[in-house]
Amino acid sequence: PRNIDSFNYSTYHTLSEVCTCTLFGALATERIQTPSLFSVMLFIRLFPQIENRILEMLKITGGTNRPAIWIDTGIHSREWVTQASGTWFAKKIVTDYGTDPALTAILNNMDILLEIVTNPDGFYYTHNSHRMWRKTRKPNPGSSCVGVDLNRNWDAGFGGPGASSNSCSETYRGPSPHSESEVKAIFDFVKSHGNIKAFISIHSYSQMLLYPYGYTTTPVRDQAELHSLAKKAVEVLASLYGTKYRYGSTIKTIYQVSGGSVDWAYSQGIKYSYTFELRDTGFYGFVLPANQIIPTAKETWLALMAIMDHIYKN
Ligand code: ING
Ligand code: ZN
Repeated sequence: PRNIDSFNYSTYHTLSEVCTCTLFGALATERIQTPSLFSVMLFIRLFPQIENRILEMLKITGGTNRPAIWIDTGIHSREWVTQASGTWFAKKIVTDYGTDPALTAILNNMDILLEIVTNPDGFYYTHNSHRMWRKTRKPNPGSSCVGVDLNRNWDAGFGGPGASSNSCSETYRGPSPHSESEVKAIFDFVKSHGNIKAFISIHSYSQMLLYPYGYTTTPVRDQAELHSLAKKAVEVLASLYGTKYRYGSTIKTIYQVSGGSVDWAYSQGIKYSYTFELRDTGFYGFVLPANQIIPTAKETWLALMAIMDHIYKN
């Protein structure tokens, strides 16, 4: 199995290389054998995909029955800096626990759940056929067009403006809410977990930090708190390299989106529901040069830490 220290975080990797089973497998075994160390990594195999690729979630836990922070990357397969950053976050968490007091305090109170390759079939396709593929790869019955936009398939304004009913569209919402196995797996997991405090979905590109709603201009009940926490998070993000983020509700800051995951998460009572749009603002777009992976991951981590720190103290 690959070692997390020898893994090259400053280049883009294929699905089998990112696979947390190979990347963190040895570490998981090690940790389980020495339970005095904090972390047990579990690979929850959700259920098989159409092309039989599994969904994996990395659970970083300091105990049982903890509240948890959900982080997903790569729900849109072409947004490669997100999966790459997710891998870097996992390594950062493992190396900083016990040395960084802020992260140690967070993990002593909460678990971190990380789904790095949230759209594995799409990710495989971006490496092997079509770099700019966004959706899943499941054939749509009665159509020659393939795939569903996994960030339009959630039960939050589903069917309204901000998504498409056309299976050939890049923002095709699918036949019904949670119709896609990648979405249903997260839906079931979040529902059964019952104690998720934050739901953070990471995309690229645009340099934005967004909170609900995407499907309506009606402000969320927690708008003031979500807004001021977003401000704090983008300030700390900018402190590293000066990267400027805009922030606000999805519909007012980027565009109208129906069926988005964070709107659904918020409707489930998960107050701290945020979407990140990582670098850049369009010069390279989805094809961000690999030498920006680590800087992007590092600055984003500061923002994530600010959010997690706020949550465990509130
Ligand atoms: N952007 C998101 C998209 O799904 C978004 C924008 C933000 C959607 C917040 C929902 C909630 O279109 C990208 N780059 O995919
Ligand atoms: Zn996206």
